[in-house]
Amino acid sequence: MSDDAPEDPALIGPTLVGKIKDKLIHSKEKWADEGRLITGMPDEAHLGRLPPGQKQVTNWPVLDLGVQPDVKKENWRLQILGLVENPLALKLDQFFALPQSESVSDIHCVTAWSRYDNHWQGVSSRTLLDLAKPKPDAKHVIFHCYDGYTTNVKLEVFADSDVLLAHSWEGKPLPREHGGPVRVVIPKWYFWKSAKWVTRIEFSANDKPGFWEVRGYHNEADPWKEERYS
Ligand SMILES: Nc1nc2c(c(=O)[nH]1)N[C@H]1C(S)=C(S)[C@@H](COP(=O)(O)O)O[C@H]1N2
Ligand SMILES: [Mo]
Repeated sequence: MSDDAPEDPALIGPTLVGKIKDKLIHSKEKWADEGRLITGMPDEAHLGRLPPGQKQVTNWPVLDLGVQPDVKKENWRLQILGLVENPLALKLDQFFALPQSESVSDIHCVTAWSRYDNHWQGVSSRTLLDLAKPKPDAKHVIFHCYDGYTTNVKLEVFADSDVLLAHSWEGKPLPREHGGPVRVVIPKWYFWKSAKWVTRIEFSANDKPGFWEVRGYHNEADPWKEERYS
């Protein structure tokens, strides 16, 4: 017995029932919010992190068109052209002399693998935008790569704070098979928008759907909306 004032037993029952119900509803809401009953993933830290239809991997698959350009360091160029005030043609040492940025992000490939916690180092898109200064009518960005691959994003997607032109992954130079010496990383989009072996960044008033975009892939690529196919 507690020291509290005695309660009317007629009121205790309904109050208790009400409390139990609230707790259950709250727990179930929390599980739904975390996606616990859907994903069934054991590690609580990963709840709500895997976009629909994706499977987590710990390796890093290589996807390309079948050719992996071997760009000699002295021959590498990054051109920024099209609708910009200051077109640029950077050599590799000039690129490395730019302010450096880091980011950590998850990769989501449209072929349904996701790889968590990738540590990238490189030059942020914002640094390049500050240098090149897109003109007001520039609305689209098209990446051109040494293997002939192209892909396109809207200017505001390229200008997001987590977008990098990466030269390093996990503290080491980006290997050739993953797009070294320099690739684009657009973490919020499916990975086909992250152009490997990038050599030209074109600013355009018109959209120019890229290699996969003209082959049935979505023009945007938001993994949370499953924007896989057009
Ligand atoms: N230049 C170039 N960039 C590319 C590709 C490509 O074939 N060529 N493939 C795209 C696709 S479909 C994916 S999933 C990722 C794969 O990058 P990874 O091989 O480093 O995993 O690169 C993207 N960028
Ligand atoms: Mo892909």
